[in-house]
Amino acid sequence: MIEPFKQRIYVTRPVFPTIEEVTEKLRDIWEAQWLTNNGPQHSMLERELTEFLKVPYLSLFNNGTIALMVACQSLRLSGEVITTPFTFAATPHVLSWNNITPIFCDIDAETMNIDAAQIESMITPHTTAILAVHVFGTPCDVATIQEVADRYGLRVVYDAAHAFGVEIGGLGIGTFGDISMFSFHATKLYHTVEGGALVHNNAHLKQRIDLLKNFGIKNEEEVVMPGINGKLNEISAAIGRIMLGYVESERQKRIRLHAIYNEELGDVAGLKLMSTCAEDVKLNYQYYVIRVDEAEFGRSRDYVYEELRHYNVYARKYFHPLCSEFTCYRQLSSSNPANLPVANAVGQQVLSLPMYGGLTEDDVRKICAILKSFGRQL
Ligand code: T4K
Repeated sequence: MIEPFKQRIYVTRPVFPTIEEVTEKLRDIWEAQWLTNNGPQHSMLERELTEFLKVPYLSLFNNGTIALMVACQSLRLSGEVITTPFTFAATPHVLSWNNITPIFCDIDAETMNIDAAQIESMITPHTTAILAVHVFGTPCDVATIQEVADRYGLRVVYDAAHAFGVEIGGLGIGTFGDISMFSFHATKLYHTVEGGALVHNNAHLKQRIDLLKNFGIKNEEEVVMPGINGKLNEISAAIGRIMLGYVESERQKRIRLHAIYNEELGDVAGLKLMSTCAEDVKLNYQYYVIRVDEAEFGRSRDYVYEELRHYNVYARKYFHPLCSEFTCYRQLSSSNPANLPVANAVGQQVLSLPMYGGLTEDDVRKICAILKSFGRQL
């Protein structure tokens, strides 16, 4: 009999800087008497992140969702946008907030990202863009997506909320497509408490995005477009500057924990682990996701999810339900389960296990032992 954990083990915990580091930065803010609206911390963080993410241009935001809404506005997207149902609610919602209809395309069974080979069949005369998500930090098939987009004159926007620091062949993941969005929410590998960014490849777009996130205000006399308030404040920006120093150590801890999960769960019949990527892909190891095949494992994903809670392990069903199952989207013809067989199957099986640097190796081994005890083989 395995003892439950004494305290709850959540799917993730934010990385906290030391109080001393934060206090020191707060002193700078107090001295400058500047709290928001493009202050010095904001400017410095924009520069530092541009370099860190290896991208040409970057604009900070107060969260990833507003950033993605502005991305759609900045490219003047309209009509229909092809996206994935296997993502966080924010992805299709930003389309709805822009009066755009999300068109759900099925996903690839290995990567769980949009199935690039099926995008073409979803294109209509109303399609203006592809909004793909690098789910759990695994890069999409960026080459095929770009090739289809170029052929049909479509824009490509990436929701890179999970993909901070991911690279393909030494190129920052944000260099692909027209615009990528990163989320700096507290639960991410890198955070600014709440925050986000858009990255893009040209100066003109940066100018337009920066206007859009500041009410469209060009100067005290001119408001040139209907913008919104997407600004990141100085305290978040300062914390973001500190957190850059934590990314690699946190990533290294997670690499170790990933390896232990793989070692413990690799041979368990009925558990499918995350797919491996091409050798030139640098991953961030933000999430650890399994799929539970009920027929083979002997228990359903929902059983595993519930039972783990009795041991104080709070795994999460990211991303179930699918966005195509939400009441606000299920009437769409692209939401028909017949159109999304892989996504519907994955949505029933997927489970995000606890993954954060504060877990010990023993914690992970114990989570795996509990999980394995539910299966057929023991
Ligand atoms: N696109 C994608 C693909 C996304 O995944 C997201 C966000 C977005 C767009 C939008 O970006 P933002 O606008 O958020 O920047 C969490 C995050 O809140 C959300 O940012 C994230 N995706 C999503 C995948 O996960 P919830 O509703 O699951 O969060 P919550 O509050 O249940 O937190 C998860 C666990 O983390 C808790 O069980 C305990 C732990 N936790 C959480 C917080 C906030 C802590 O220990 N301390 C904390 O302060 O959405």
